[in-house]
Amino acid sequence: MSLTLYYAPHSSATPTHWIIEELGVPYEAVKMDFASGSTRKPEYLKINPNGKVPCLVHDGTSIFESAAIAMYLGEMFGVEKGLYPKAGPKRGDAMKWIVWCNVSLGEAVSRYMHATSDWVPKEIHHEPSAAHAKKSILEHLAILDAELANKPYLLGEQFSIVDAHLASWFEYVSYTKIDLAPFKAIDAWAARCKARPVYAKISAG
Ligand SMILES: N[C@@H](CCC(=O)N[C@@H](CS)C(=O)NCC(=O)O)C(=O)O
Repeated sequence: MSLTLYYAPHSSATPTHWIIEELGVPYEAVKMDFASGSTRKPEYLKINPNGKVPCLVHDGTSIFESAAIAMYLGEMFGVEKGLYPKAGPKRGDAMKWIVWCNVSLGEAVSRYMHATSDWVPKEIHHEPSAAHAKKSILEHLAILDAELANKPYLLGEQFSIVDAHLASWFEYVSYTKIDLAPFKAIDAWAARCKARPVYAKISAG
């Protein structure tokens, strides 16, 4: 079997990096460097035409989008390790949170960052859009906080790769500098997830 992960530290590839390390499957890690344009080189665009990370290549098939990769890795390797539910309703529960994270919470965070961040040219910044996005972020965080209020992990008593995916994304939410103090259940859950040895390993890059 050949499994290759194209990643960059502290990027959208971090959830994937966290998940693949939790799974403990042998893989090759290829570190990409945005500054040198390595994601835009023709040889990489053949693997991922989006020119972004993460990208996973499994036995010659390339898979992009972190949510798709999380579900794929879970299905392929996570069930036997007790880190992803087998096919059935609990699997649906897992998929719902992974997709929600990217397309609902993540969409609001991206909108907010585009309207405010130093990474984005100032002429694109837009205060009303930022306020609108912030409201949406807070609404989504309230949903996640309520979900985590009475259980240690998203799927129940056990840590799963769903937690790795969302806890990693939650770091991105913290870049907004929005006050996250009201979300006590999220805070306690994120601390539990980040106490895992894999988190320290991937944070080192
Ligand atoms: N929706 C994609 C987002 C991927 C993405 O935007 N990756 C960024 C890093 S956070 C990237 O590779 N940027 C490099 C570039 O645009 O050159 C996912 O979740 O995988």
